[in-house]
Amino acid sequence: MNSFKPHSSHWGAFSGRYENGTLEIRPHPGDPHPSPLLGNIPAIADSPARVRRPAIRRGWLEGLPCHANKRGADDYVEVSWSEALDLVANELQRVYRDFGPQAVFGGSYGWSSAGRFHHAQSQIHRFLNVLGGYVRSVNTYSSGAASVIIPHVLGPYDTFDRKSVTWDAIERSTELVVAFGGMAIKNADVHGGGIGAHTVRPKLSGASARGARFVSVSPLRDDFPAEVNAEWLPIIPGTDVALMLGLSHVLVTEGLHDREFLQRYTVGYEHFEDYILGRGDGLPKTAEWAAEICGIGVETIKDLARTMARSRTLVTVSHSLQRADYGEQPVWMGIVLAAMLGQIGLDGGGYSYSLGALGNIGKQQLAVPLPTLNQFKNPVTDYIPVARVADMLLNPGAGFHYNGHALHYPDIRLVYWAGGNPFHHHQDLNRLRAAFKRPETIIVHETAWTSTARHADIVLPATTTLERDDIGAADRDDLMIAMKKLIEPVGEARDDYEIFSEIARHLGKFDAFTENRTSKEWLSFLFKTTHQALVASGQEAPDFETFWERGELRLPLKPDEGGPASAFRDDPSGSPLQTPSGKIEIFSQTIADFGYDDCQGHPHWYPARIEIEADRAAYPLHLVCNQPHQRLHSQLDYGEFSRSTKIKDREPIRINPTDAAARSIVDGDIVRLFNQRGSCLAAAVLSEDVRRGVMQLATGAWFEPDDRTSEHAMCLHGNPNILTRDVGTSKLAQGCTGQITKVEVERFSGEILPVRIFESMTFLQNKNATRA
Ligand SMILES: Nc1nc2c(c(=O)[nH]1)N[C@H]1C(S)=C(S)[C@@H](COP(=O)(O)OP(=O)(O)OC[C@H]3O[C@@H](n4cnc5c(=O)[nH]c(N)nc54)[C@H](O)[C@@H]3O)O[C@H]1N2
Ligand SMILES: Nc1nc2c(c(=O)[nH]1)N[C@H]1C(S)=C(S)[C@@H](COP(=O)(O)OP(=O)(O)OC[C@H]3O[C@@H](n4cnc5c(=O)[nH]c(N)nc54)[C@H](O)[C@@H]3O)O[C@H]1N2
Ligand SMILES: [Mo]
Repeated sequence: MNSFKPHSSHWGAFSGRYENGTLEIRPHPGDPHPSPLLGNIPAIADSPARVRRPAIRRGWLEGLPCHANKRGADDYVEVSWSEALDLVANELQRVYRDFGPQAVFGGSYGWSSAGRFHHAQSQIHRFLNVLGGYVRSVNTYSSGAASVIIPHVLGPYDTFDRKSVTWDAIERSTELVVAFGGMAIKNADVHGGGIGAHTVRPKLSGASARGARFVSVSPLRDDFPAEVNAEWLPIIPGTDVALMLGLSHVLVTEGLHDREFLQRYTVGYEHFEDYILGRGDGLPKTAEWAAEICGIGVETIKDLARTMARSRTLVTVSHSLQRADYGEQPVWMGIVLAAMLGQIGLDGGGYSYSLGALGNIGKQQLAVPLPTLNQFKNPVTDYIPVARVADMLLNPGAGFHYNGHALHYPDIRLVYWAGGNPFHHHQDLNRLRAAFKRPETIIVHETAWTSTARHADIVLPATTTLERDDIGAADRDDLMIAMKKLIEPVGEARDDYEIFSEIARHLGKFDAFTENRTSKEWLSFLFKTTHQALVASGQEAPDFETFWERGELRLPLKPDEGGPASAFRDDPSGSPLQTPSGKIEIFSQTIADFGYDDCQGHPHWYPARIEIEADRAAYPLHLVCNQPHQRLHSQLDYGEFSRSTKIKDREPIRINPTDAAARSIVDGDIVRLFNQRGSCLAAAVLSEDVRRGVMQLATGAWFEPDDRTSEHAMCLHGNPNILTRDVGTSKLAQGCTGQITKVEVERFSGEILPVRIFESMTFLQNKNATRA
């Protein structure tokens, strides 16, 4: 009998055993709240959705002039590995020779899988750097706006902000948490690289049991776990800045703001106060003004401001708020609001960005470094903000603004993706389909026939973590896991490392890419980083073989010293912030000098662009496109748990009963959502947990067009990105704005075509695998 072997995933450590064709999964015994997402894993072993052999798109093989037009609607031919590797190597050679590395887009955004060595992003970037470099992308879909604004006004994104308030401090000291965007417990199920123990829930309960109050500002009632009895302020999506301004107006006019704090620790408050009081624009940002915009009552706003001023208050702002038009503003305004309360740097008070969005945020930091694969240096200077990918492919040479720079889009000939799913993550998928027709060649490594794989020219079957050994470890997680191979590779799948090694061999770069190490040798080599740090700090330091045999290792954590916020509070000149002024920038001269109209010198209220479009009446409902509770993004949408939540094979959409009644929609109906960009089907779930005028459709249902040749295809499955707008947050950050859009919904009366995207692909037979 096989024994259970340790393994790990972005949603938690577990052990697994494969026997008689079945994969059995057990959560790690040390995890108090294992994630239900573990239920998606067993399907990996035998799903028909897996890519089993290398496959080439017919039109690309035939090499006709307009071959790319059929991308997304073409047939595929399966080929042998040696044929596929030849084709890839020759094509890379051609493009690098004729156009140089600045014609290769290797941004390849995506979460890939847990595992420090086989991490697909690290592998592809290292590989492309060995070949001479590539056009990269900067920032993330997660925090595109926040990661640019925070460094201007508070200090480096990762060093100051997320590390300043811990769950321990909240449990100990916080009296009131005002959470803009809530803290949906489902989100804390995951963390990039893994989670040894899911602790957010007990921490929230602990704080609540001590008497902490939670206010959830969100269009959805369930953006907090029920047990903490959060007070729900059902805000109109996209209007948090107005609410925050209303709160600050109450603070100023009632003298509740902390003048001493503002004086000592911030710059530019006076400009902002002028704006609040309407001295320049004649428009005071009163509670009444705010209430009108955000849909929260005047008295509620006034009471909340007063309670915030007299309590130990923590202001949190979720990622979701900044994944929207002018997404920089709520992040910045949240900081300003917290500064006005004067509690930044106090235990359990102040400001925290994105607390609760990932399982390890708010935990203590590790005291030792983690194994990391060297990606080498990229000599190419061209880059794009990550969510501008369709703009780049559609408009080579066009200019754009980003964070004070005037840049131009490169002319991309070849796109190489491994470990991400742009047909999941990008906005306006019909536009992305058009963009994906532009390059000469698209190469994708995938574990499954996702919609991205179905838009590629060359699809190479990649293993999942289950099919290989790796080291599992993550930021702020004290459990390092010996991730042991649980099953043999499915079909002819190969590890990304092996695929890149073989292509490198064809191109004479094998030694440079592999440094002549096997995968197993890499694991023990990479482990040394952590091992040496353990030795140096006098901790127990098993060698790699001992770690591998034991299956896991507990890593030491740093003590909770209050973080940089409290150091700054204690000594603002000795521990200044890394901003131009060394203080919190309520007014940023740097940003003001950029001269942008959509992100100015201090936080502003700008009505969202989706609201002032001409079609407001035609598309009256807000659609919240948030993270799914039943999977990580699009990963393992074919898994049992994710599929158990579908209704008639469609993604569920939550609709307020009043909005549903007005449209004669009842529970379980298949509905069609539409706007000027596209449409999709979904299954109606009537729920009082969504605010009136708002619907909620999670991301991640694999995009399946009803007509692969149409430019206006409808998604049969329920992918909201067919509806979202592909526009940057502002000239400052150019972040993704996929979280909210405007739509109309109706009962679908047409023929309901089946969802077939998880079924086996069929391939053309007897096609010659040499390129014409
Ligand atoms: N409308 C809207 N859109 C959004 C969001 C939103 O809120 N609203 N959220 C955005 C956010 S925050 C994010 S982070 C993105 C997420 O977008 P992605 O990170 O692109 O989504 P994933 O589904 O995690 O894609 C990972 C892909 O990698 C593949 N993969 C996994 N392991 C391996 C491996 O070892 N090798 C290879 N070659 N492939 C592997 C998986 O099969 C999967 O297809 O989506 C964004 N999109
Ligand atoms: N289970 C699971 N967990 C995940 C992920 C996943 O795919 N699955 N993805 C992970 C990733 S990559 C990231 S970046 C984080 C994302 O973390 P977030 O972006 O914070 O997560 P979301 O679930 O997209 O959004 C949280 C909530 O914000 C609320 N919201 C939306 N718009 C508004 C608004 O305008 N105002 C207010 N006040 N509230 C609004 C919605 O009700 C939504 O449920 O989640 C991570 N956690
Ligand atoms: Mo994300």
